[in-house]
Amino acid sequence: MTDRVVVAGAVYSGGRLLAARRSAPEELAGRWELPGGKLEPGERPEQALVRELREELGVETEPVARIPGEWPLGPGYVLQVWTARLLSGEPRPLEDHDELRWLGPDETDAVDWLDQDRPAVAEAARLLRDG
Ligand code: 523
Repeated sequence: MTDRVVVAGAVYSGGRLLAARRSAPEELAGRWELPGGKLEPGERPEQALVRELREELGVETEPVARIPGEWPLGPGYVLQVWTARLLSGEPRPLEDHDELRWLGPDETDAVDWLDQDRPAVAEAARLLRDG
């Protein structure tokens, strides 16, 4: 069986990266992630990302580029990450998160990221730094 995809967005605006603190489940609550979620049947990853960011944060975004790599999650799931430009709206923690922060490229170590998000965060910070 191929693994199912969880897609996450390295959402950026004004040279900063968006970090979201999970409020659930208990074992992940308080850790920070690149927001996103599971693909629904028939969805392409970019569509799922746009939908998840709309539902969770109330914003419109445009996926820009896949961050190379794929990171194992629990059994049967892998994490894929896209950079995503913020098109409209100010992100609000509508679902699944209890705090949001915008981080400059040299501030990304300021929050306790989920382990599996760290490689993509490092690459997103590098892309922001290099413009
Ligand atoms: N991750 C993860 N990093 C990351 C995301 C968006 C998700 O490690 N950046 C993990 C956390 C969960 C699983 O992927 O174990 C599913 O993410 P979740 O709960 O955000 O996906 P949803 O919102 O689609 O989940 P359901 O509410 O269960 O549909």
